[in-house]
Amino acid sequence: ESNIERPKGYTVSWHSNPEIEKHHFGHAHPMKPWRLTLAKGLIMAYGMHSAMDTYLSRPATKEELEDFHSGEYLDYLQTAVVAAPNDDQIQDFNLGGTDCPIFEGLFNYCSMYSGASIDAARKLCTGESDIAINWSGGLHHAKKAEASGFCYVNDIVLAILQLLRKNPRVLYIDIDVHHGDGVEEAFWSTDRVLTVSIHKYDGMNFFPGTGELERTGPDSEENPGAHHAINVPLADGIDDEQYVWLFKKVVGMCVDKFQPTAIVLQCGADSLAGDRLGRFNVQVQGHGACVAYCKSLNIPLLLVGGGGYTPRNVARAWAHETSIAIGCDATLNPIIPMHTPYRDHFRHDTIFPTLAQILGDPRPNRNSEKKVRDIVTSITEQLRFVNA
Ligand code: V1S
Ligand code: CA
Ligand code: ZN
Repeated sequence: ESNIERPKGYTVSWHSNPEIEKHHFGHAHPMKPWRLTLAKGLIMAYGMHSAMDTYLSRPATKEELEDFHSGEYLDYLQTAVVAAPNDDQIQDFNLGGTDCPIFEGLFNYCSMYSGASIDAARKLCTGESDIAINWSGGLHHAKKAEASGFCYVNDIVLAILQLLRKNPRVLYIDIDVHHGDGVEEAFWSTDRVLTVSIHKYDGMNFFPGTGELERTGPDSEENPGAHHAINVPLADGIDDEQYVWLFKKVVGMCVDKFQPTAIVLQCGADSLAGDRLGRFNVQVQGHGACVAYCKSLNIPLLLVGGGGYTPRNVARAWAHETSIAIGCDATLNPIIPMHTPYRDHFRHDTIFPTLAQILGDPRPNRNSEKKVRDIVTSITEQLRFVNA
């Protein structure tokens, strides 16, 4: 109903384009760009848009995409058609399979979500924004010349490259349930980006199969990237208490040692309880507490989306996290406003659907207190080699 006031003393920008939401990966595919429509509906029903600078994002240019990706790969992405022949390139680039299908408007989709992340990063560089948000981005698996895990273009890498133009050190944090392998690999050999991913790890039994605690960077001490990759591998069912404790502990130590001048937080919502692909038991409150902690550091912050396969839970989390960014705190009406478009999607077992109550049966927590403490000990040791 009522619009929310702009935060005092800082600026939040929201970068989006409804064109992105209209793309379809295919009926059986878990990635639904339409979840962004649901999130936007919630954000606007709460009146949060009036508290932010809102930008209609534009497609990234081929030149901008070439900052990370190879020209041959981008050419192929651009010309790939739905009924592509079984040529060699489609194999090389990992396109056209079940995970990364070729669908109508694929290149437009990729350039649009990337344009939004690049614009958001530039607003942080100029100081026009203190927190910049692109919920359509966060596609952390894409490689220089290879699609992977529903990701074709790595908008996060492109955004960090923009930030590195003005920032000596960027901290990347990834709370998606999957390992942020594409971002880690892109900055493997530099000490200007510290990457931190928290994820489920079970060897090859969970995608993408990497992200063990011992994976800390290049083996050679001569390589500046040594020790600059941090991995937090977890088992099924971690709850808010453990997750938030671990997040604050690890991120707090990273900020102390590395002194980042910008932070990118990938807010993949598949770490929430009840996710179709995820395995954790994190609630909207716990997921949001990670965003609140990053905000409290008062360092320019880029928030991007990522995974998230139970659409109404994704919408809840990202609407809640938008409210944290603009500082309209918990007084935000917990009952989803009557006039929310698609409000019926949020109606399950209550007559008053709320923002925080997500769907999904609790999963038993397979993470012992000792395991979590041992992870912190190991990362404390690793960070002795990291400095500003
Ligand atoms: N887990 C999982 C999963 N499910 C699917 C899938 C299911 C149905 C479809 F119609 C299409 C795909 N693929 C996977 C994973 C990829 C997960 C990607 C997560 C992305 C992110 O959230 O981190 C960021 C946006 N793929 C695999 O496990 C690979 C396979 C090994 C098994 C599944 N088949 C379909 C492909 C090969
Ligand atoms: Ca992760
Ligand atoms: Zn994921």
